[in-house]
Amino acid sequence: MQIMQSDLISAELRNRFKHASRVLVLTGAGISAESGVPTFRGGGNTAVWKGMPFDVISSATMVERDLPAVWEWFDYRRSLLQKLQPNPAHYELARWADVFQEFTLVTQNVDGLHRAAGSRDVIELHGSVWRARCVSCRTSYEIIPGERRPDVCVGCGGSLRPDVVLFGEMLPSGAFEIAAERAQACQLCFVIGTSALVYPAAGLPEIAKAAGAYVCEVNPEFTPLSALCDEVLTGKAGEVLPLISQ
Ligand code: BV8
Ligand code: ZN
Repeated sequence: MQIMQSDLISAELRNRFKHASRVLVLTGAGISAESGVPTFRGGGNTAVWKGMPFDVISSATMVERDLPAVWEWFDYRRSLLQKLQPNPAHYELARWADVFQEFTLVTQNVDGLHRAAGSRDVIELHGSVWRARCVSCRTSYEIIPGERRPDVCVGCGGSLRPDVVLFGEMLPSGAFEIAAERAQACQLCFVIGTSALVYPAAGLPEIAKAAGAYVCEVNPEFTPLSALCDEVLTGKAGEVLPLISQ
């Protein structure tokens, strides 16, 4: 494993990290890569399931057209995930919640690894693969790892679908609004492991920047967001994040 030089972190960022009270973090699939979770656009190609690009199988249209196929895709992802653990990047962010007066962790990930690492009140913008929701009355159900998932709503008899936000669907009411408020008010914003292509999530660092926050990206590759950032830490989240608070 390549030892990351702590001089990767600027004195400016160290100073702001030491004195900030309001901090917002936005994460994407990259933060779970070191846990073994495949990213969507890792290595330049887009994830494909049975010949369908993921933003086709993960779309509102597909739920209407073929809900069993959508369940097959999410059942497969849960089967992968239940063998995987959070990595040092997830644990570091769980620790940050006790460092700052107002710490907001917003994730695009549906893998549940932030919660598994001990992060409380994570804003899961795109939902979670560990929940199902009734298509009629919207009642939500937990899916327990290793157990058969519920497939009918006991309340109204309606069929259940994955409780995730699919392409073409609005985000859960309130979730984005709270995240946008916190982005507007934060002094320091970290963008970790995201290609920043999916909206409205990718708009959060733009809101923070426009409101005067210091924006720092952590990613082994440059993204459309890099130019907007005050600092870009080129590396893997699991190796870089523990250096910031040192
Ligand atoms: C909506 C859940 C209202 C399901 C997901 C404005 C402009 C253009 C398009 C739109 C727009 N507004 C709306 C749209 C349409 C669409 C959209 O954004 N399309 C994109 C593709 C252009 N948005 C929507 O549909 C949203 N809904 O807007 O509703 C509306 C409705 C109708 C019409 C208009 C508006 C809903 C979007 C949510 C979809 N659901 N997930 C599932 O998981 O299957 S999105 C899903 O994909 C993820 O949640 C995430 O958001 C995205 C994947 O991105 P990343 O997480 O960033 O992952 P990626 O693989 O791309 O990148 C990984 C990065 O990590 C890389 O940069 C890599 O270098 C880095 N990395 C790798 N290893 C490491 C690392 N970094 C650090 N450490 C490492 N070790
Ligand atoms: Zn129901």
